[in-house]
Amino acid sequence: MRRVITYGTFDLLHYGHINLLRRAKALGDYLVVALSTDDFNWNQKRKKCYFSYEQRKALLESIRYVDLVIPEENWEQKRTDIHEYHIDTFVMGDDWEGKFDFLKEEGAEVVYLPRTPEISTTQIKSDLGVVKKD
Ligand code: C2G
Repeated sequence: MRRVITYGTFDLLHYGHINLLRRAKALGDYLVVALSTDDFNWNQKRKKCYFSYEQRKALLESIRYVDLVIPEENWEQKRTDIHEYHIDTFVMGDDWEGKFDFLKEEGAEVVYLPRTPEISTTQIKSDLGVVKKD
């Protein structure tokens, strides 16, 4: 049983995320998604999510490629997650190319997959002309 893990915010879930999750699952038999918590997003990633952690978690859990969703609470947990969840392969989109190669020291294969071009949550918000509610 090859176990794969990936990390992210997955807010305003879109087909770029689904493409990533589908390819990540294809690298093994079991996919763990470490989902950034609201605190981590706001305090560390400076991302204001539209959907709460619980809402984003429910969306991810409904995806056929996803087997388990766990919280991502900080940047440092990846090393321990590899061991705690018996991970064989760590996967991220290639906007993170090279940033997590240190996880090879924990015995995990590290894979960066090409991002789906032209779609992003930021793009969606700008296309929709999202303005701050008064
Ligand atoms: N992604 C993609 N194509 C897109 C948009 C996103 O392949 N058009 C991928 C990203 O590369 C990432 C995953 O989908 O691997 C989740 O994207 P985000 O929610 O933006 O994740 P990010 O904020 O980069 O968080 O510790 C790692 C961080 O939590 C990653």
